Amino acid sequence: MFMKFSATAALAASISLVAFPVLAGSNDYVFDPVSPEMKKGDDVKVAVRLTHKTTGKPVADAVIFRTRVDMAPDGMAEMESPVALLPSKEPGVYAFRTDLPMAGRYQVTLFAKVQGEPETITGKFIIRANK
Ligand SMILES: [Cu+2]
Repeated sequence: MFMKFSATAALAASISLVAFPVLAGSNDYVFDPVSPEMKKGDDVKVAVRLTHKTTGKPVADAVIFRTRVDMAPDGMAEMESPVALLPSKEPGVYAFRTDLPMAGRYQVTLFAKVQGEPETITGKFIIRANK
């Protein structure tokens, strides 16, 4: 009798774990670079599109509050570039200016707040700078 009870309790516990998708927020959104390749240089403009995966719609009301651009994909994580956000000209497209001083791959990490979404949305993608 006791054994049967504890098995049921364990089952109930595992069901309740599944019922709380803690990381749902970030998984519902995707950041994509508008152009994944560009010419290397200073003051390069990078544009990213934020899409709500479930609806496929652009997310126009996001606030990007933290950014990081570095060369981690090419083993230079310490090579971090400054980032200056630019005004958004198209709904769901966010732009910033940064330096891509050498040819290679750069990782862009973005942290955003989206209206109605309590969790911070994080996105990572890679862009390539060419000579
Ligand atoms: Cu580098």
